[in-house]
Amino acid sequence: MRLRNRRDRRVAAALALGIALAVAAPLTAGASQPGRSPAAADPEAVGQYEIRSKSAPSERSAIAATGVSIDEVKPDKLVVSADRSQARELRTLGHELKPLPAPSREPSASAAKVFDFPSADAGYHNYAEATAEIDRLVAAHSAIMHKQVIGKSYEGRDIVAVKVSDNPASDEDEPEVLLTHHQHAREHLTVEMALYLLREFGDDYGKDSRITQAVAGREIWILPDLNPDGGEYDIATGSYRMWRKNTQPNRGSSHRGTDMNRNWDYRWGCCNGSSTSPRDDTYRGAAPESAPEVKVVADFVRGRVVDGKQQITAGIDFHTYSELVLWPYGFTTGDTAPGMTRDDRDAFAAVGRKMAASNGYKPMQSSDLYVTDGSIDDWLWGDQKVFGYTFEMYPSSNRDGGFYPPDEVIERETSRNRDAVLQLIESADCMYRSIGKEQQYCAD
Ligand code: 0X9
Ligand code: CA
Ligand code: CA
Ligand code: CA
Ligand code: ZN
Repeated sequence: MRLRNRRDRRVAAALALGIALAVAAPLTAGASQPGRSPAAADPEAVGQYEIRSKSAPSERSAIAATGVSIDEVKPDKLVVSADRSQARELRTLGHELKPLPAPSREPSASAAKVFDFPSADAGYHNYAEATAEIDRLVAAHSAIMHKQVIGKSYEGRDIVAVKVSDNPASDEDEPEVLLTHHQHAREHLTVEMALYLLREFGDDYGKDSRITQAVAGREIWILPDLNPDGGEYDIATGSYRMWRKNTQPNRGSSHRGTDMNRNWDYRWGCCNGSSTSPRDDTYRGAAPESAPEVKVVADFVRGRVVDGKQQITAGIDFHTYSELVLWPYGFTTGDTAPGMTRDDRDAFAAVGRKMAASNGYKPMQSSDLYVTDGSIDDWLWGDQKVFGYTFEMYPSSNRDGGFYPPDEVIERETSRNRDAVLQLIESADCMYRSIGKEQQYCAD
């Protein structure tokens, strides 16, 4: 309590300075200091810190419970994103924090050119570029792709679902697969993952037998950008802001944004796996689905219930970074829990491990990292009985760019997941085949 109060005062005191900084923002962006932590300039800005110690899941959950995001878990170190007062709070808790260098890139070419990646990362697609690329691909492959605007973000940008299947305009009786991307603003590589998959399905349909079968026998929903506002905000100055949340204002607070991956309506806020404070990176929002983007996607998923049966059987929610394949639950450290039987868990683990064997990621239950509540994968399973995985993409470590790996790695690191995605699609008719229980669970 005392910490919070002290911090509140500090934050209030910093506010006047914050306004001055905001006015000077274009200048600051132009004169960015490569290698310097952004937290050094602006007390509200988030930077990464390394904590050198072996940690148990319970200690990591305690750190996560302070409202910082945990970005990296290694045998003898952690990396967290924190603003300056959060860093102080962690130090008060006895942790030794070493600031890590911020991503250093020359800002995008002209100061007038906003909402774009630094020129060195021009290979990434901003929202307008991604939209144009999606429209181009859907038009070029209209026999197997159908685009639908399923709703709007807080700031009014389109949230899009592309259906990839033969006869895409009709709802056929085929297992459906859900691929969601970019809940977290700074995780831009996940949008590239969606664009890669669309390109791959489009180019290889009718040429590659696996792709052809996947498209013919499944209905694949690709949602390339769940958080377009956050993504644009993260690149709006031409330098990276380390933004995670959406950009929705919070009542009674000057801090914007909800952590969308703490806002889903299953055991929301149950278990100390999210923050009640709007200033925190893991703020869970005022209520489940209070983030309009989460509501849009949850409504879309609920809309896939046909004749009382959820058509979507499996999915992947793409994040960065750490190179992990995660399965639920995140809200509890138990392998099994209400609604998660031993067989469910074993099927999750079997398919998860197989996907991880193909992309070289590490497979585990998500709470082995740290406890989270209100995450999409918990909701997909707990509420909809969808086998929902979380992939944490490249890199494995902050040394290779953390949330901002250079655009040179996009092709390699998206194609790296080709086989894993196809495996999930191929397993989607009966996830229990992976544990030899097809007869028991999937016989018609
Ligand atoms: O904390 C998250 O939301 C995800 N990690 S990230 O670094 N991309 O923010 C992990 C979510 C894993 N899923 C659950 N814990 N349920
Ligand atoms: Ca480059
Ligand atoms: Ca079809
Ligand atoms: Ca269908
Ligand atoms: Zn994420």
